[in-house]
Amino acid sequence: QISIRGIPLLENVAAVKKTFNRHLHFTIVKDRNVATNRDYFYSLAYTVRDHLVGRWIRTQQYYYEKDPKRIYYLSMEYYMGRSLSNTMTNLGIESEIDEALYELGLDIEDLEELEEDAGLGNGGLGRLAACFLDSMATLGLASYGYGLRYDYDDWLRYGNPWEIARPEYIIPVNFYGHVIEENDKKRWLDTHVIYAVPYDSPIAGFNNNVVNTLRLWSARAPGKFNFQFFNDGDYINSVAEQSLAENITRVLYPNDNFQGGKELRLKQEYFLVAATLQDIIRRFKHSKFGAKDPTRNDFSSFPDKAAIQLNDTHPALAIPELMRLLVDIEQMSFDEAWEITCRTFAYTNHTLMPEALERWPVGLLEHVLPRHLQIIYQINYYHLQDVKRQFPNDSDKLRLLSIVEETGEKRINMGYLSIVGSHTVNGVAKIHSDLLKSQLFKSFYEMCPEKFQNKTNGITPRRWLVLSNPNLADKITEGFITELEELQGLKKFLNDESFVRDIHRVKQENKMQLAGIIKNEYGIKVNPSSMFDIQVKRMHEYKRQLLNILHIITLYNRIKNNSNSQITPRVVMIGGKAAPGYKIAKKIIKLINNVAKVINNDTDIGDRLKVVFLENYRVSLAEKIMPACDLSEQISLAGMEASGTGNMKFMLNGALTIGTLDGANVEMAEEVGKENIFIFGMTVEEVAELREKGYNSRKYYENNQELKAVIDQIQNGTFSPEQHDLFHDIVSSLLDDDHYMLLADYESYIKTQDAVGELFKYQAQWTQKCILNIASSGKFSSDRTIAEYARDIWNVQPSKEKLPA
Ligand code: DL6
Repeated sequence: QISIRGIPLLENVAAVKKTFNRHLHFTIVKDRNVATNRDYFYSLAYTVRDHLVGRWIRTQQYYYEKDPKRIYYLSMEYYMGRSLSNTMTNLGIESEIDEALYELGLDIEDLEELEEDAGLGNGGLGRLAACFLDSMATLGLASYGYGLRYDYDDWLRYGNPWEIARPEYIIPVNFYGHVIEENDKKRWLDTHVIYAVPYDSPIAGFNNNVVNTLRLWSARAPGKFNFQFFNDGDYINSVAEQSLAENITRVLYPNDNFQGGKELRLKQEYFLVAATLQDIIRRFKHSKFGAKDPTRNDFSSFPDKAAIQLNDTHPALAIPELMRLLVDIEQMSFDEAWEITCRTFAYTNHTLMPEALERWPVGLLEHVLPRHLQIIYQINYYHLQDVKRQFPNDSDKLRLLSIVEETGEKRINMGYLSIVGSHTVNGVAKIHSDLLKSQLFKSFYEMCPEKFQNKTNGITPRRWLVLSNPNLADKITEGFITELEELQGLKKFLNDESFVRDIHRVKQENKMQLAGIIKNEYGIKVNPSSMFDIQVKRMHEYKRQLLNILHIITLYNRIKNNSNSQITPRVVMIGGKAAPGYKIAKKIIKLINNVAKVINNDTDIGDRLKVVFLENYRVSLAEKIMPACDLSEQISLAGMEASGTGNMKFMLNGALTIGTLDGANVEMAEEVGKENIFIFGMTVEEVAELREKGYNSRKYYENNQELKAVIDQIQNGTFSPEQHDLFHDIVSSLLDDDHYMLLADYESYIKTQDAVGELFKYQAQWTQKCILNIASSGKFSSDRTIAEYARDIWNVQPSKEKLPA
């Protein structure tokens, strides 16, 4: 079978070698006697970038000429990972590049490993934004990602070969100050100005020569430094002030599903929004539109030319900011401006977790953004007028629907502001969108049901199959790369023994590769014929990594209690970062490591059970993990995980899933059939019923001997011999305050795990189910998701047209 990469053309190979050597010489300024692998990586990256440049410029010219409706995706996070192999895949040049490097005596995989991940995200929300950029370009949408260029992390240490700084498009952003009224007009005065410098990165579509832009803003202090301080002889202070201003884009807040409420974070959010909207308006005014006037000043067509998607509420200040620009700067009436604003914005909600919902204190907003607070009050005033008209004499409704929360410290509810200022609100999986309507945003749904939609998340098959699992991709026909539903065709081969064997072999090879990484990185030797049972995601109590540990210890005890136990050998891997301030999550990591130490060094256990904590989990590591997994753990308490996207990556790569009826697991079960996925635990309704009844986790502890033994071991220091009380807080979280109901789901989880272990003994049957999962994963392509956003929210048409190369 010919690889989906195709056969390299000799003249192209020669051209690549020439360009590569030219970059080593002229750009890196080295020869092969002194060049390091990192120098080769950069020469290669610049060589690949050369292939992007013409396409990038032509795509932008094309948009300028055609003036299509632009799609703006605003997000505080873009979890991009590496760009080199992704760009080669999407441009279809990997086979030439592979061959050229081979002829130069270099190993492309070694070079790829030198690229730092662009890790400008925490978890699912940021990675979703990255998958969406890929799909928007692949569907030929005139789209732009806007975000912040956080520069604290090491990722920029050796320079970023993909980004282009555009200091000529620098934009001022104002903070603080006060508002005065003059001739009936509001003026925001005496502000602190910080400049936003754009850095552009190319986003290549797959095989269509489209190259879109991700524009990230970096903060620059105005002027070199404060001359007053300088003249006063206080040089240090003048430099310090500059560096403080630039702190705005220093760090990504490391929280997932949690908002800390810090002033710096508020400033970051506004910085993104203010710079982006000025840019969008500049583009709107200057795009070619057939008329003679050099600029377009009539904003009535703005919503037909720009759609702005808010990735959660983090960029929600864009709503009052657009209002400010239209009313204060463009001199429009409030009503006119409001109509344009509501027709422009759409809002995606990504969580129901109360601690993640942004509610900014009014006092803080007044201090940092006084004019915006006024505008928000005004928006709320008109909104509450609508509420009164729709629900006369219902003061409860006024309280429930107010953007301004009056109980306790006065706060602005950013979710409510986003709903009111948008024409569409969507959740990210069916069950989540339903819960938005019945719980979190119930009153808003009753007021304007037509606004609410569902858009089930997806992942890009380019990165998550073609690039990360080339051997599996090679076993499948090519059409799936842009039409993932074509994978359904694999069902025909379910009884084709040689195909089943091939798929099994690919998995085995991928597992061997991961085993090699585990040996190198963690010094743990694992047997690749064991079941690879994997849970990778952010550490969070609701995701229930602790339930996984309870299972691991249960297996351990079973082997210890019966040395002849015919248990299916497993390597259980858990990976994911915890936010630095999230104490209990860090304690859970400690527990995983300690349990691993005990089990991995117990000679009674041998290869029957190994436990590995995967450190520094990130996009580039995920690319190696997904293809090598047998069992994917998606075990959040029902109703807590909005969608999940790791679940989809595992499914596409031929893992079976053990999971609850939560997030997109529900739709995965629908697609593949209940008999081909291991569903366990309570449903959302059962969770609510149990809570209503009064949940007492101790009852489960008392009534289940295996569970009791496990918890007692954690309590008595079996896994912390040097400090017996180390895990008492974890035990207490289970017995005294089991908010995520681990103990209620334990028994069902263990029984289902037993069934998983049993099936794994029959490799052919197991692999058939894997094939059914791959074949049924087509729905979870982000191309499908984006096509739905385009049709139902943005009102634009995807295009299959190929631009000239
Ligand atoms: O929609 C992307 C992703 C979902 O797949 C996860 O289920 C969900 O937890 C995550 N949500 C957040 C919310 N953060 N805030 N705010 O990260 O979104």
